[in-house]
Amino acid sequence: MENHRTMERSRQWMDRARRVIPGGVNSPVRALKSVGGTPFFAASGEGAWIRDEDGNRYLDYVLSWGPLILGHRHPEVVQAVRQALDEGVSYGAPTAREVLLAEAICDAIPGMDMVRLVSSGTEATMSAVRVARGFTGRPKVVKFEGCYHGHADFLLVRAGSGALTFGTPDSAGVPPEFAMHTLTVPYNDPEALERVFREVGGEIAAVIVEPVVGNMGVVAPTPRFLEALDSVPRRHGALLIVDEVMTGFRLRWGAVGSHLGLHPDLVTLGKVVGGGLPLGAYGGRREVMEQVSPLGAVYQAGTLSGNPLSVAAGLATLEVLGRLQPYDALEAAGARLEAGLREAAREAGVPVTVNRVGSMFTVFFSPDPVGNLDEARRCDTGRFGAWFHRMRDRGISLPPSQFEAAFLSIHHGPEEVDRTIEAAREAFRAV
Ligand code: KE4
Repeated sequence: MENHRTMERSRQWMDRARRVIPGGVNSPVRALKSVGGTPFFAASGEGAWIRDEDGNRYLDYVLSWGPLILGHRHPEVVQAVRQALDEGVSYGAPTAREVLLAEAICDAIPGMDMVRLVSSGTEATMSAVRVARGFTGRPKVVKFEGCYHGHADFLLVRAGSGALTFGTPDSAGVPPEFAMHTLTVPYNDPEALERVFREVGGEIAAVIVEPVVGNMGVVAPTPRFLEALDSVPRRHGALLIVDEVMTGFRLRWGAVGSHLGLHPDLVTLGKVVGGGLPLGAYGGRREVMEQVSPLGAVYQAGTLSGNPLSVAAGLATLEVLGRLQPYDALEAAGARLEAGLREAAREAGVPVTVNRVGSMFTVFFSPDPVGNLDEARRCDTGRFGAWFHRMRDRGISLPPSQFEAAFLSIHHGPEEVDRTIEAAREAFRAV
């Protein structure tokens, strides 16, 4: 496997970056804090590959944290953005393209009557919760430990001392009062969800959930948890918000929540629907979405919402996905990689659990199953970090944290997967 000549230019860029950007990065996870070392500075991408400022090439399993299901610079996406660019960059007026993307999203997702385009997943989830609070007139929201829904104040909250106590801010700068209406309970724990509704159900506006979690590492929902998600909030007059920012159009065409038997009142989207450009969306039942300004009383706005370049990238991405329907191929590539990684770890005598759903996976450095945040936290994060670097030395770029999802694109075929397994065989032996 190719080891890397140097990371000198990335180190130089990081020294300069640290002087003018907090931590040298524009999103914390990119700084490699949990695995140590220096991040490579990306220079270009092509298909499954990303190249850094020193000319090193890596098979990319970060893929911009999920958006690039079609790989880097898919020609139809590039062409669509170029064409939009030839017409204009931004208007602040409605455009036909936004209607086409809204129609495509509503057609693809059951129960999605109306959708509002925004510029990030955070905006989508923040707005969806506000709409749920406006629609129900209730203050509280329930989220799950290990799920991440962006950085809105009231979503940066971890469980209080007891599940029913007010949430505790998970970030400095969030006043306790901003967290007090957020209740956090364990994922995959139907009884905990039942309990919180038994106690304060009349005050809960919504439950927000990742239908397949990516943000504690990949964790799939249990059938009993899904059944509780679909019944308990509704029984108490609360809405179900399914956060598909990571899973939307990645695990299947449209949303995975409805495929898993959920009937969300609101769905949030991001990442893939923007094709790698800034775009998020939230939508759902007409009765709920009619609360949104200027139609209703729930205010939400955005200078660059529906930006023509982002919308062009999103439209092209959905058009290619709709035509290719690559989900069986992604499942096959994911299964091949999962089997190879398990075998490589077993051969090296390294205890791991590989959680995978479709083209999202995580190698947990734990011998035990991982079905919630407590179990994920038992992982040997130090050994994960060492493995991360051994893999990067061999030209494989993985998410730099044990608690993140890795992604495949349509360009991660048998050759790329086998190359990754070979690198893993060597890397597992070295940690
Ligand atoms: P953004 O605001 O980052 O576009 O989306 C927030 C968000 C909302 N919901 C889910 C399920 C998400 O996964 C995310 C963002 N995911 C992270 C990856 N763990 C983005 C990477 C980063 O923060 O740099």
